Amino acid sequence: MDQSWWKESVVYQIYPRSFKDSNGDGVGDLQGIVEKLDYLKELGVDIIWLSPVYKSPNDDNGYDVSDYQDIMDEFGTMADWEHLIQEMHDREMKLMMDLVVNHSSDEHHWFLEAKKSKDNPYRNYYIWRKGKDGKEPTNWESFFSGSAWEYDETTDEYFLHLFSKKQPDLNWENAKLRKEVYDMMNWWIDKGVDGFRMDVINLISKAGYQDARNMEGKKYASGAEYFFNGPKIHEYLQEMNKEVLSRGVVTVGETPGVDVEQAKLYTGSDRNELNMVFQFEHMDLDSGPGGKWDLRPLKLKDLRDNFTKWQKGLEGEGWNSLYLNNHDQPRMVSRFGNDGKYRVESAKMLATFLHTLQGTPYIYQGEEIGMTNVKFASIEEYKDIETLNMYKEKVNENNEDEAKVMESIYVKGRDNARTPVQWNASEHAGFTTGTPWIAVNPNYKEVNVEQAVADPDSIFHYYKKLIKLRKENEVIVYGAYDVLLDDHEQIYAYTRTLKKEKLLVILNFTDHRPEFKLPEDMICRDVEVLISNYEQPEEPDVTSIKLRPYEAVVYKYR
Ligand code: TEU
Ligand code: CA
Repeated sequence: MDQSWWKESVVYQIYPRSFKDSNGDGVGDLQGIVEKLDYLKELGVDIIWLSPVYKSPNDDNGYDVSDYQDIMDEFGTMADWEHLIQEMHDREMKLMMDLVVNHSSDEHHWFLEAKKSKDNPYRNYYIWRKGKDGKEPTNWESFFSGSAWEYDETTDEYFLHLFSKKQPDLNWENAKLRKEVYDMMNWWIDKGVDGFRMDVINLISKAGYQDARNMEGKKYASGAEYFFNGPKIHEYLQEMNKEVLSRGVVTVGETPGVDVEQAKLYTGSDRNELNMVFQFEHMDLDSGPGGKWDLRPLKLKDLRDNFTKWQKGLEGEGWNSLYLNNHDQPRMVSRFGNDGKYRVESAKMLATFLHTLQGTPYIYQGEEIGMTNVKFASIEEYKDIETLNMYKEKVNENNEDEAKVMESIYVKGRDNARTPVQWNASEHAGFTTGTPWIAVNPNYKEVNVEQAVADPDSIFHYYKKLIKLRKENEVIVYGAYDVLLDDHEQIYAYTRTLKKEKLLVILNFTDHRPEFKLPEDMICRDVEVLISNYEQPEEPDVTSIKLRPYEAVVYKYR
């Protein structure tokens, strides 16, 4: 297994809009991040993934870029950004920027030019097609509801937007566009950037523009078969690697719809493409056939089978990213743990899970203090375009039951992850002295950084210990994973092995008290507890353990 610094790193994701506001306008900003770098240094993280900070009209909170080489007004200036990266580097932290190049904003000057006329030099930076029988060119549905095509009167053609209509897809068939992207990436690396998280990077190669199969007979259907992992995706990424990435930056591709075999093609060390990818299979285990808003209870067996598939699948060729939440997903303690009576125990159990698997762990802002989902009283308090478009389509247009739709927003809405980070128990949780752009979670008086840093038994200090253990035990980074009890409905257990170093990880994913029984053929000598979310006996007996609610324990043994 080739050793690499990014395999031994822990990444912390900042969604700047909700992280820390320094000037009282209610929106997080770059100076606010500078104020909190010592906090992140104490946590022990190595790389900071910064969600987009480029100029943007914020139709999709920065994932709609109108100038790739300038800073969003609300977040500050380029001088603020240069100050931020300097402060990060002074603390030996690396900066991973969010690269959003499947699409731009419709306010980018490329698009403002392109839509002027069919023969404009920038026309083919985007994807234009004539309508068909007075309708959109294909029946594809946008990820944000409705058609993936928007009609442009001036030139009597439609342009493609897989996301919002203010996020026109870029045309990667166009070598000039690709060169503009590579030049921009090199410009950021020249300014000191250490890596890129690549937004929906496996959508950039489209396989054609025909109608998608429409099983449910809805007005629009998913065109994924035409744009997930398209025919030229590896050609483009190998070109990007040659032109830019080979300079030695760390990369993670966001690749919805990728499976293990495809992930090997993106991350194999001999592929000269990316270091790792975010796969989404475990993010759909609690979705029904109708997609993310179609709620389905999660089964531990499905979670274990999926993680085992990915741990074994990428062993020796490729590398896993390890996450259970981010700015697009609900809070992990609410989704996979227990955000009520056992919030602290279950948050620590889930952290133990993510930080003892093989791969690079990603911590999403607020996860390290066990921030939870939120339930706003009315749809008016929600801000996310994905949620608002879905509500409009389901409730306003299709008269679906509002209470059912709100329930799906409470469970799966992206705003769950976007309420301001809770710094202390003062007004607006110390996030802003103004009015926050989105309401703070009402539980901020109990759940906040100040309380967590002061409490040695907090989730924060537990994360600190886990990150430190990863630095001290190569087996955590490079050890082989082997699952145990692979049909238990409450306990998830596995071992990690690297030469003589062995770990036994036991996780109770429930508030029940199941008994862990060591497999008959397993002998564990010189057992010592590495970390746990409960007090453990001096002389642990791992042959049979009555577990406590959400108990997590990691043993070192020979
Ligand atoms: O997300 C792409 C993506 O897959 C998400 O739309 C995800 O499937 C969905 O949000 C789950 O509910 C990336 C960014 O992370 C997201 O914030 C952007 O909205 C999107 O691309 C468009 O840039
Ligand atoms: Ca601000």
